[in-house]
Amino acid sequence: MLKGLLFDLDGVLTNSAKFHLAAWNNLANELGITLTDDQLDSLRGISRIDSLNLILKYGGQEDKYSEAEKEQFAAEKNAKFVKQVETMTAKDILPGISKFLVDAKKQNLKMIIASASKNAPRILTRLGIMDEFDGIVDPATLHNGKPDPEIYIKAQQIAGLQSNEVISFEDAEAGVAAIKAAGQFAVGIGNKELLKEADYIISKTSDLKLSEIETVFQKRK
Ligand code: B16
Ligand code: MG
Repeated sequence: MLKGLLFDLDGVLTNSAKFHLAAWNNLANELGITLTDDQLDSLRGISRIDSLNLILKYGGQEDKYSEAEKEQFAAEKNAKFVKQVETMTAKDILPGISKFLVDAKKQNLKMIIASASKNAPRILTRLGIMDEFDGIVDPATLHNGKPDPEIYIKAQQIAGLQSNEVISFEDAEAGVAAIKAAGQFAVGIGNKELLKEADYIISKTSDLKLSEIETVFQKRK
């Protein structure tokens, strides 16, 4: 029986990716690294320090900086990102999400945030939907980033539920892999080819219909 919903944030509830990617692109340029669109895209859903390490790898600079210097770069990127977050409002909630959350509340489903972003509480507050959720996984407590299942297992534990009682939502390939590795039902939102491991795929948030997803969830093996 369905008892809870676990949500990724960036790319599912709001499009903060554009701010992440702009800030990373900016930092990469400062380091003399030019990123292709595909390389930039591969940063979606990846944690802050893992993203920086990937960028340095793309630029052939993986051994160039000390851990302290890398921390400094990550902090600079985050400062730029946070500045953009401060401009966000309820208008930045992706289409269809507000109604979807209302439908879920009517069914008394537990709702938990499973985002890799340490800025998730700040973003949810700006969007005005912080109180809709029953809990947020603190990414600082995690040992492994997506595609490791740790974050979705933690989210399920916070909800006090079993893996067959939740539906989880993701926009990133690594995120869908994390959900499946946690043994949960995955809804992928975005590119059908990239998200093909998901149990239910839609191209955009405005196509989200809780009753339809539930029908497929009930029929799962
Ligand atoms: P921060 P999600 C992820 O959020 C973003 O997609 C990813 O681009 C970002 O690097 C990561 O959060 C960490 O964010 O630097 O704010 O801690 O998709 O897991 O909601
Ligand atoms: Mg995401």
